[in-house]
Amino acid sequence: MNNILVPQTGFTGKHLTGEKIDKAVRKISDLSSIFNDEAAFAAAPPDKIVYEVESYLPVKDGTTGGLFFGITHLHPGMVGNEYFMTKGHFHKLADRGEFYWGIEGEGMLILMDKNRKTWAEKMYPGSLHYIDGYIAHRTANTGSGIFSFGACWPSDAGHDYDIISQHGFSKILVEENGTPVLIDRVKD
Ligand code: PAN
Ligand code: ZN
Repeated sequence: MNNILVPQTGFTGKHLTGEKIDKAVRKISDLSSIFNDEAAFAAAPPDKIVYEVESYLPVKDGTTGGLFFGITHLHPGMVGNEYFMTKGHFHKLADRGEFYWGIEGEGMLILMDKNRKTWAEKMYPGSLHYIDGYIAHRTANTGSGIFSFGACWPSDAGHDYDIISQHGFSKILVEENGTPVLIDRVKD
């Protein structure tokens, strides 16, 4: 025994391999109250996959001082004029930050502070994004192929989905003349 170990988990650049990988799939039917256009949402195929998340969770959820590592794959598509996007969340321990980085395809990182000020950053292969604590975050696929990005966050951060599912972000990302634009969300 020479104390040189072989890792049991790998990162191929796009996918995670090996042990302790958690896989989650989010379909249209899992995303009620996320999209603004309720009629378009009701008409969308409920079983269509919107995104998949592979996560390496080396420690128990809630552990102070540990880290989690995930890759999200957002499929291309729209609900009405809104791009396919993740649910979005604040962290349950609200001061916990996170890194995101673009791996493949084109997307947008949509951010909102506690005062409901919303802005967005373009994501593309090689882009790196530091998400400060107290900032809600979600991503949207603005391209025609799969959009994949990496994430690294503290293992005690947790996810608070309730505020976003009840009140949304104050702005939504829609396609206008083939271009993504961030506009005020007016709920009818
Ligand atoms: C990411 C997200 C992932 C899926 O790993 O959890 O992109 O988005 P939702 O969790 O909003 O469905 C992250 O931000 N972790 O903290
Ligand atoms: Zn997060």
